Amino acid sequence: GHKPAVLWFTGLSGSGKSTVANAVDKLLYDLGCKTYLLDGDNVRHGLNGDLGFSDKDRVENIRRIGEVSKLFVDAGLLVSTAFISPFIADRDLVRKQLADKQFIEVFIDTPLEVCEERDPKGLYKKARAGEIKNFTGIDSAYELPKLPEIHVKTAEKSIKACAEQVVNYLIVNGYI
Ligand code: GGZ
Repeated sequence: GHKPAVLWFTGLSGSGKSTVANAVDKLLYDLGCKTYLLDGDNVRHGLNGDLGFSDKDRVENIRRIGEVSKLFVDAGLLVSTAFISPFIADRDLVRKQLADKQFIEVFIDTPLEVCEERDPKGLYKKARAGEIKNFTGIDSAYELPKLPEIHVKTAEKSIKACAEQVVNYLIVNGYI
């Protein structure tokens, strides 16, 4: 068995949140955990299809994802969420809605230069050209986590090593 919790991945676009969260989700599944992964692919098109990227919409995006995460935690799952979640206040609100130790903030700390160099969808290029407004890290803020439970540096190690760092935290802290 395992204890239910949310692994709340936060970081810039292109930082590797989804990639690491997917790798973690797979490792946990292989360990026999009940898991679910929430990311842009299954949330921003459906549940939050009415929301854009203004500050107001991002706040509502995170609020809803927090509520859904809580439902999955109540159902006993190890949930991973992969959203930029740029504002400290919104991340802390989700933390407060969960019981002690049920919110695990995972800071995917990849320098902006590296994210911009990766630019897998060409979005940074468009943001620099002014074709996308309010782009996180360019003309919209990303507030750094102050005391994340897990601090992952994707520019310094492999995806596998990053995922193992997260799973190791869960083992060392008695979640699994
Ligand atoms: C940031 C944007 C924007 C703007 C579209 N700013 O690299 P991606 O493509 O796949 O991840 C980004 C994703 C961010 O959605 P989130 O729900 O994670 O954001 S938040 O938590 O702030 O609500 C990017 C794409 O959507 N995207 N426009 N202006 N990212």
